[in-house]
Amino acid sequence: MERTFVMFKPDCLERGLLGRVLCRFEEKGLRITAMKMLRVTPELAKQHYAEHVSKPFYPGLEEFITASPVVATVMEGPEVIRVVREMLGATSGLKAAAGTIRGDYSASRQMNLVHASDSPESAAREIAIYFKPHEILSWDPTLACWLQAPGEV
Ligand code: FUP
Repeated sequence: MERTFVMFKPDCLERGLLGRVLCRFEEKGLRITAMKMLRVTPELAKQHYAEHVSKPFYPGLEEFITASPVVATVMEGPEVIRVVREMLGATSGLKAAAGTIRGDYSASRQMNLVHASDSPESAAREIAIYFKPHEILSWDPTLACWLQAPGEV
């Protein structure tokens, strides 16, 4: 089982798409193990997007990500980091393939609805920014035996 950090961005909440987008992860059979609603502060934004802080697009990105609440989650599943990134599609909604979340609901590079970790290292870093260990609840859904065969995970 792998963990990833998935955050529903302000445009997702403002557009009333939270339930619809979250539903796609549930339907895929991913396990939600932590969830909280919060407002990203400028300080938190700089921590989250540390690799982008010096880039020209960062001021606009910070303004966007702090503009309305977000919902931060941890999801678990086999190969979940890759699986979620593929479900999101390319960074820009204009380039993301139809059938992906961004391809279906976004027409923007900045307002692309959902963030997800891109590697095990970034997953560990991002989960630690948003959650304390006791806020992550590993659990075994009753239906787990119908989502993967024994020995697959
Ligand atoms: P992703 O890994 O898909 O979230 O994309 P990146 O790490 O490349 O970018 C982080 C965020 O910066 C993305 F959500 C989109 C935003 N961004 C811009 O707003 N403008 C740019 O030119 C590049 C990225």
